[in-house]
Amino acid sequence: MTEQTVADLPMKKPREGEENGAIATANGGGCISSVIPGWFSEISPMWPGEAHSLKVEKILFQGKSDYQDVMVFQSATYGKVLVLDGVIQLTERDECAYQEMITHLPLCSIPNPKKVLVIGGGDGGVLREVARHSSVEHIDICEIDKMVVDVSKEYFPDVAVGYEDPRVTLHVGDGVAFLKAAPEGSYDAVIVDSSDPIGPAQELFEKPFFESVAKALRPGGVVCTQAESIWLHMHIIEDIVVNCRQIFKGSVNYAWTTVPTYPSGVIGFMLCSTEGPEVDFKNPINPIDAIENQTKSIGPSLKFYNQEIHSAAFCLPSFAKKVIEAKSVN
Ligand code: JA2
Repeated sequence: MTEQTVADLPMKKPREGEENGAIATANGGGCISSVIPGWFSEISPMWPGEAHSLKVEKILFQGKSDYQDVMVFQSATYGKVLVLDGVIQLTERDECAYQEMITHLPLCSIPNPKKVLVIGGGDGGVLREVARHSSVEHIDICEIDKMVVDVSKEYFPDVAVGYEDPRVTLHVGDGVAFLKAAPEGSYDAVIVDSSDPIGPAQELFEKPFFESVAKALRPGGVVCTQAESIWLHMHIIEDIVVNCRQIFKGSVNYAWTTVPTYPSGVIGFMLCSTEGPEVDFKNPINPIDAIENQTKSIGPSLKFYNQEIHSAAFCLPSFAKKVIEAKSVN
């Protein structure tokens, strides 16, 4: 618990210079987060001039880890919310869309995934989704911030349930270093569930990181990375596409989905495969069987993902298509 946090702010009277009772605090990520009494507003230079707000019922946790500010609050309409450095990472109501898509887009695109690596994703939701695949034998997760893991286990048990699967090994540490040390060609799939590039996840958007991912994958192995919003971050997406085109000699694709509590209400994924057996991401060949999914997996069944939405996720608006496909031809 730290001084700088906002736990008591909704109850405070506005101080001099605080317009309309809005209170702003600078945080560790260099961003500004403000709480209008009773509301959380997500303000960041990554989405200048706009801020999505959620009504706060109660702040449940605030802490400062070695890497970032960590906060959990009960919202009026989206359940509990996890916030890192003032940025919403997940809400109980819409986390299924993000976790299911970032996991099943890659894993349903290859036959019999056995060894999977998750970078980031300390909340455990991606683990919960990977665990639905009965072909999977081993799941490594490398999360830099132990506080994210602990807070998720305490406040988001339906997400952190992923840690209960016996196939999971948690490594608390730097994902970049973990991948560099990983044996070559050892994973069928790598899922990069990172926060935004301002903060501890910055390196996960850079070229050397993608090079280590490619090395750690088997021929025809796949990677799926959190790749921001087509409405806000076309320049970031463009850079990722350029790097991935050079590094991944199989296929390089962008997919996206709706997540109402992420900035602009959508988020995208970069999906690439290494040279080897061909991967056609748009036409999934490894469907999650509905009955197997109900009986064998932990927790309730899929809420968002299905085969139709898998293929649809790769359809892009013309403005994005122009940029992403132009980059595809080198
Ligand atoms: N949320 C996370 C995470 C890794 C660890 C804990 C929570 C996300 N990755 C996705 C964040 C998307 C951010 C959109 N502004």
